[in-house]
Amino acid sequence: MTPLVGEMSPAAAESVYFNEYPPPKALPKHEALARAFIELHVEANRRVVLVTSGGTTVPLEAQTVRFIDNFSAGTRGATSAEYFLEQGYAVIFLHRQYSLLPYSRHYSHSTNCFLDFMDEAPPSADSSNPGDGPIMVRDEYQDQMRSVLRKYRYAKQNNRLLLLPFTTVSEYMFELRSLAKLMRPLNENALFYLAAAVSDFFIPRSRMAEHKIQSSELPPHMQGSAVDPDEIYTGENEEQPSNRKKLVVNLDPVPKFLHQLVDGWAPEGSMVVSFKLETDPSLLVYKARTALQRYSHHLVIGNLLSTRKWEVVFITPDEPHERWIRVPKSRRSKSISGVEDQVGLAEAMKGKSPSVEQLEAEQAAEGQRDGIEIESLIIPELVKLHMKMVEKKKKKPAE
Ligand code: 9Z3
Repeated sequence: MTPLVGEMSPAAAESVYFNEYPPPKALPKHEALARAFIELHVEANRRVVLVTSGGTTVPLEAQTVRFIDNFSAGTRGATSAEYFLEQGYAVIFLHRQYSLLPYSRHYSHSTNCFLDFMDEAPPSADSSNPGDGPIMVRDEYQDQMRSVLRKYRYAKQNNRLLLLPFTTVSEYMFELRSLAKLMRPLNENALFYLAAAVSDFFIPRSRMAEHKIQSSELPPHMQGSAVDPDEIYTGENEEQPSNRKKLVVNLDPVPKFLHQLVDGWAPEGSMVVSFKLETDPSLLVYKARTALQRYSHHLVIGNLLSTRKWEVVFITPDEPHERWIRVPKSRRSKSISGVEDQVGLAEAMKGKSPSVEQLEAEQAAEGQRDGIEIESLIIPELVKLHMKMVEKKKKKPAE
């Protein structure tokens, strides 16, 4: 019997997975762009971070009409990319197509629609169109927009930001593998920041329907390899069998490629940071620690769905092993989906109270009311850890 992908060695699982799917059509173009981008920054001895961002889709049909998706809008990735750029990194931004992008995120989507920032100025007498004035940014947004625009233009003009889109989980995997290998000449100057919400499950190409899955019976002469509905086990108690068709989706686990990334694809000496997302506060630290032990990389950033905008935990192999980073209370911006009462819960469940560092940060923030983004705290801390690794490597180049 052929072993399941989950039971194979990482290398075997890799070849089975990548042989199932054709590479994304855009891959050769993305590789060419990435190669040139990386070369440029290798020459400048600049640190380069690969930020992954947004959710992945899991198609149910090869000619895809329906797919499974997840909640991620790419806020973490897009925001983090801006702070990495501010810290002097060049950024490869591997993102879910149409998710939030660095800089434009301030003016996209329905909450921050760019049209709300604009106005028509009164027509001037010497205009070529006497009835129409120019379009302007409203007075109250001038400063903020100027600052975003300057940073955006700086990144663009200096070739600091490369945007590469993906949609499905398999496209994401192909892109990640190629980019990691292309980044090899960067050695310890390479950083991986895996913030994308990657599906844990998928339908292998061999079991995937080619055409749109039908919701009603086709006449017999039009049926392909239709399955007898009596043979479908739904796992539910059906006291009153209904005649309505159910769709039962059978998903396989996506192989855990973090192992391959750390041990094979990524450059020697590079730093790999993964995220762990949970909803149950009692599981977060345990699961993040287990991931770090399993893949032997450098940092797992744990976050809860309900508090992810205000707190994260850094789980590291070295002291202090577990470190919470929180936006001080007075500086938390509101979030529709967030639950502020749950901030601190995951840490308290382990019998811990907030650290001295945290209490000091709360005190320092007292009286300040402007909201801050947690990524403005995460990235500088992470950069310190990366710098330490880079310095260590420079002292012991042979290792
Ligand atoms: C994260 O945990 C990210 O922080 C979020 C960001 C997806 C929560 P938003 O896009 O959300 O700002 O709305 N990303 C990683 C999630 C993930 O799939 N991790 C895997 C896991 O938890 C490990 S690679 O098993």
